[in-house]
Amino acid sequence: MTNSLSENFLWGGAVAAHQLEGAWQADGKGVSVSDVMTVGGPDAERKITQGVQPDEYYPNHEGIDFYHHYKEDIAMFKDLGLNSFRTSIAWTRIFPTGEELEPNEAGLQFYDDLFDELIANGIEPVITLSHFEMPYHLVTKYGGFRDRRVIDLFVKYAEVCFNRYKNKVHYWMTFNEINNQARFDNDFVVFTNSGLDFKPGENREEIMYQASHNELVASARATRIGHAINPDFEIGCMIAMGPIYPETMNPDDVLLAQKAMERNYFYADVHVNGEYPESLLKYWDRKGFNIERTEDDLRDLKQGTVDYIGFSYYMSAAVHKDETLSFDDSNLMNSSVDNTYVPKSDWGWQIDPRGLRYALNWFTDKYHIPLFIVENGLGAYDKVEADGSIHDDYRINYLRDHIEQMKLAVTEDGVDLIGYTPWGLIDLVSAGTGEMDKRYGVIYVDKNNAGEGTLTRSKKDSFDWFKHVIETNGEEL
Ligand code: BGP
Repeated sequence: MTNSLSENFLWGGAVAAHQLEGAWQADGKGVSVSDVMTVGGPDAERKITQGVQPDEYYPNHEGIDFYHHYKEDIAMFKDLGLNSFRTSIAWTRIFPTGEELEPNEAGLQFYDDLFDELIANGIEPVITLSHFEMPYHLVTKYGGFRDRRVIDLFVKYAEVCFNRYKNKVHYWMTFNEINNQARFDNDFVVFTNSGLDFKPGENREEIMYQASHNELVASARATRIGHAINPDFEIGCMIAMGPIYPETMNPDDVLLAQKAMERNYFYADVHVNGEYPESLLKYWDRKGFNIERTEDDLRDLKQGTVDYIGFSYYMSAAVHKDETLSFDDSNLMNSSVDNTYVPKSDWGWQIDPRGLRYALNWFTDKYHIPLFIVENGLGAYDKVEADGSIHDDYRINYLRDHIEQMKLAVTEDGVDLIGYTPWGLIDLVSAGTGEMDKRYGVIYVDKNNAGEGTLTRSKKDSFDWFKHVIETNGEEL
């Protein structure tokens, strides 16, 4: 057992194409689902519009214009000392509608240039193929992943990327937070995850499971093909992890928490073991769900298992069993109660660093494969002082407390951890709200919720702090 992180530990930052690139129509890019989402606000969720409406504000259209600023940004990442950087490829830059016969060369070239710039600066790209987006055309024509024809369209897109970047990218992930859609009551998460736009009266839960299955098959086929293209590729899944605790020691609470974990994390079982857990199949039977699974699908799931689990960790949750909530309740995923032992962020996200150690141990005990923390961070309001400085000690505290727990999981518990890429290291558009003011960055970007600002980048206090953490490979926090 080592007493410190490995020498080649990946210290990075994580972002997603649609939240920072902007340039939504540049060089042949098509409209993606993220391009039709308006800004929300503290009291309102983001709205999904039917196509792009001239009088609406779509924050993703400009993002922080990373498309045109990436060289300057990568220079700051180098100064910070990053040796890795997680971003995604926008599917719509490569296949604008998702159905073209040939990929869009200008889109492919953009990522060639971006990856070259990262590599030239000693930064390894870590790439997600679909981070909360797909061509909007696939939503209007097929209803997103509810239609299995979308499987082949994704696999073709993945294959093009694997071939093109096979000598530049080593770490891949297929779908970002694929399990988020388990909360199918939330229009926004199912739309961003799998392009689902429900019609009144539909059985949302059953459709969500079908879309999830189709996406899992798409992921497995892509993974199998990726390994054939370059056997050195390490291809992972990406799971949104928030451990679900029982509110009390009442066995009913304990069992409810276990059931909620099962229903939220079966996606990892399929990715890692190549098959559905028995408990989920039995749940589908009890509910009378008929989820189409062909022989080929089941074979592909078996053959396309992942090399590591990438996951995001922001918070934990807790559940409480009462007479209104059965173990089979469709709404289990939305039944979280307050955990009074931990504080909350301004957006109500429970801040629980020890939950990260718990999550690392839970994944390790269950799956025994390497892990990669590909998102973690605190969304907060920042105040720019008269001299331009930003004193974000709350962010430093959050990151320090989580890194401490991460280190304990590695050094004391023996977790095999590839790296740590905190979310939104440079401020970007919030996925959940569409706002700029929910900031995660150690790099500040001058832009507000209404889209005003110079887009100038500057360092927050957390920049120098994180730089020192990386320099000492996490020894000095
Ligand atoms: C994860 C997503 C990211 C991201 C982050 C923070 O769920 O993978 O895309 O944005 O959460 O969420 P938010 O932006 O809503 O604060």
